[in-house]
Amino acid sequence: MKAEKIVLRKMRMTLNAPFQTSFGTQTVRDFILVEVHTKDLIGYGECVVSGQPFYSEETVGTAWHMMEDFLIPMIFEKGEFNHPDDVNELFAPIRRNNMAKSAFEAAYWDLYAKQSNMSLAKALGGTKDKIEVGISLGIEADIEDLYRNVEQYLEQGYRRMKIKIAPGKDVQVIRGLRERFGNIPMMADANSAYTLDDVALLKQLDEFNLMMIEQPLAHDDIIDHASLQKELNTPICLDESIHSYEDARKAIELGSTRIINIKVGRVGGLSESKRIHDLCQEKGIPVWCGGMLESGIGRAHNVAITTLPNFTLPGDTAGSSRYWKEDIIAPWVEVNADGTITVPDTPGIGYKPVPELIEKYTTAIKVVTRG
Ligand code: OSB
Ligand code: MG
Repeated sequence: MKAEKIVLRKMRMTLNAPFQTSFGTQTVRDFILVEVHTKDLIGYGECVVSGQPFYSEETVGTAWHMMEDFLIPMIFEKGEFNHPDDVNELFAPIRRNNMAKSAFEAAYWDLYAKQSNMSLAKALGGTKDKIEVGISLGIEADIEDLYRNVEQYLEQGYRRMKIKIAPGKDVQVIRGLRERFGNIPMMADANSAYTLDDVALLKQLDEFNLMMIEQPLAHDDIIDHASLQKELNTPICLDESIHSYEDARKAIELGSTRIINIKVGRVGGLSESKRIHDLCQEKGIPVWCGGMLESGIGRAHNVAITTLPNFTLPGDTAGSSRYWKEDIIAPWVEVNADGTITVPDTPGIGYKPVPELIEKYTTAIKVVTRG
């Protein structure tokens, strides 16, 4: 795989509805799309940064800088790649900036699968032809809006509801949902909104039989989470705190997490996701695929990685229509009535990027050619 041309696009797509978490409200999705062109193929990758450094320190601006000034020159200097793992190895001396790196690795995985005439899922070693999905529901000012959302998505077949919580919108919200909807598969995601001072409050959540509570404490913590897990029956699932295989290993060893949310961009790519998956499988820790409100392209990579066997819990990879009036792939990612997504078996990511729509949502473009 030898890149002749790399295209970077700043993208802006408007969400169907605002998405509120404990760290803010998103109405538009700013991200970067990467195309790696070889002589006869194009590989696609999505860089899941956002406009602001609230979920992660990376933004569209920082990732663009990393790509332009470091990652692309390194790719052209190296020239030929035999396997996407070579991309990881090449970028290893650069610290963090995982979302920026991951976008190129994703594009090379797409190329690798296409040139091998295999689906990305198969190329990654996936074993499922359908994946189970849940949905992540943002905080609503009016609780009736949350009830309506839960009702609607249960009806569409989603296999579990993830409810965003924050101080003042936690125990009573979850209680209300249990009273209204009974013992549906449900979990909560705090996005780091609490501290160990809130142990008593978080313990109150134990009575609601949640599948897990995601990232209750600080984004960079794995110590306090271990203390908290000792106090809770509800399993803790880390999201923000896990950036690598090493983070996962240490968090598991400390007892900070009983489940891991794998986000491809956050951990620096599909290869690292696989390594974390394998470690968790060996340690008896179930994993699921998190989401970053991706366009169809990042979503396609998420569908593919979820076919690995230890992705045993429903992920956040909802269908295209949950996010977009117009997705940039064809066909869209569709959720079947039983809350599954049928994994495409055509070569590469298995969904066709639609050039006119990609163009429509592009706000800036940079084309770099070899030599
Ligand atoms: O914490 O999982 C999170 C979206 C943006 C940033 C962080 C998170 C999320 C979600 C949405 O929960 C998942 C999705 O539907 O893509
Ligand atoms: Mg989360």
